[in-house]
Amino acid sequence: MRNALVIVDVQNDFCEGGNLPVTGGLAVAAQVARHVRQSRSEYDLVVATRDYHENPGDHFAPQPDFVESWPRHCVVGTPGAALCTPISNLVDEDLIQSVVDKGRSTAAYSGFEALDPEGCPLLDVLRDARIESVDVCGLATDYCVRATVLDARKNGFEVRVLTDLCAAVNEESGRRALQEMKAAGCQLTTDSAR
Ligand code: VGL
Repeated sequence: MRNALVIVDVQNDFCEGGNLPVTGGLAVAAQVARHVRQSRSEYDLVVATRDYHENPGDHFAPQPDFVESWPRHCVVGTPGAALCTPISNLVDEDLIQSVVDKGRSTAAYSGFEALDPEGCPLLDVLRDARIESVDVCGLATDYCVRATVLDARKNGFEVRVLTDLCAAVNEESGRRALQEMKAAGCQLTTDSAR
């Protein structure tokens, strides 16, 4: 079975020091990069998604509720929108073959809303590579990882969630999201247990 790794939104703004930091984000960036280097022979394709906002309406709010509205983050052209250095190094070394962007003018939690530089949606990128199963990791467990994983299941992919290569905005909603992914037929596993 052809297998892809989808790395969700491992960007500076979602890490410690960024505009919408997720606790453990920097550690996830380093561990995901190590995983890609160690497991490169297992993947036929490695894709990274980016949250990439210009004017996403009420996704940004001056007084965000951190559920449906957020501080400004991942604004196109700012350092916060860039992939974390350990991840951008993988792009430079061609260990990540595709970067897909979402959310220019709307909220977009799922990587399946993202397009590659040629305007090709993630689903087509995966289908063109004849991918049947995906491993998913990144930020944040309870938002963009959750949405990406559930859409991957809806589109018929087998899904493994690498839970130790994810971090949540909120611990409790992170736990709930993992249960939801499991109920949707995903395998929850750790990088070390695979
Ligand atoms: C995300 C909150 C707002 C994410 C994106 O990448 O999980 N979370 N926008």
